[in-house]
Amino acid sequence: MSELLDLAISVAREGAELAARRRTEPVTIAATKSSPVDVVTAVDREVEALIRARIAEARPGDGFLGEESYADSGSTGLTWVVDPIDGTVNFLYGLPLYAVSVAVVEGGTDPTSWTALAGCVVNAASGEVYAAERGQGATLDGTPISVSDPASLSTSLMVTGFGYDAAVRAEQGAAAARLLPRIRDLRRSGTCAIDLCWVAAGHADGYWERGVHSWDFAAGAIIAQEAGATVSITAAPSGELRVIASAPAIADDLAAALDAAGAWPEG
Ligand code: LIP
Repeated sequence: MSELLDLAISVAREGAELAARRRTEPVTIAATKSSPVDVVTAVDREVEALIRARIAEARPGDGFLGEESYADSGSTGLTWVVDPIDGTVNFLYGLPLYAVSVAVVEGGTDPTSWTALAGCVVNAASGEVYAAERGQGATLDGTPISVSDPASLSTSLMVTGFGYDAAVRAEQGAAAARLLPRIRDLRRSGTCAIDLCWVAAGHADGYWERGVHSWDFAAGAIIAQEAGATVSITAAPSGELRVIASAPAIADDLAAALDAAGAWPEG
């Protein structure tokens, strides 16, 4: 295991242990962001501060891009992309699906052009550790994982997510409704990082979402890719990020079905 993957796993696990410990205490909303339902808790901030400090201590020249603190470009060409709690609303409500997501990338912080080198997603509620390193495959708790091989899109289980803006959610819901008759079924976990890991482990056949942030998917995307998924990360003319990850067997049909369902209003 490389130093980068080892550090990603170590800090993600420590952050997840802190989040799980704090979940046994009262959790309060520290602030709202893009809308009244886009919340951040004091624990989000505490976990990110811990991870940021550990990475700075181990690799002082690397850059940092986190959901809850300032961006730092660093001097080494490597950037750590961190979501301290992905699935914050689940964490707030005590639903056991919230993850610490830690990735390290090179080549800047544009997810449509960076190269992900390593990533780790820890489901803080269950302790499951998903990890991957570029070219080395993906694992769940140290055991290799790989994507599913569904017979068709119509027998595929899909996962997706919805944004914090009501108008965008209306569009997303309408697109999901149009896709629903064309797939086996749909799940919505509330965390992009775990959605992508579920695709990597074959627990879902595909995932799509628009409007996610790079820290939501940075680690999950390399884990899915190293597990054999076809992964697409694109940006709309507005800059809105779109992510699709699926078993290769359905990738083309899924892309066409998403287009037909109006999943990407800006085209
Ligand atoms: C979440 C994403 C999820 C999306 C949620 C939310 P957060 O990130 O991981 O895919 O559907 O609306 O954006 O806000 O919990 O870090």
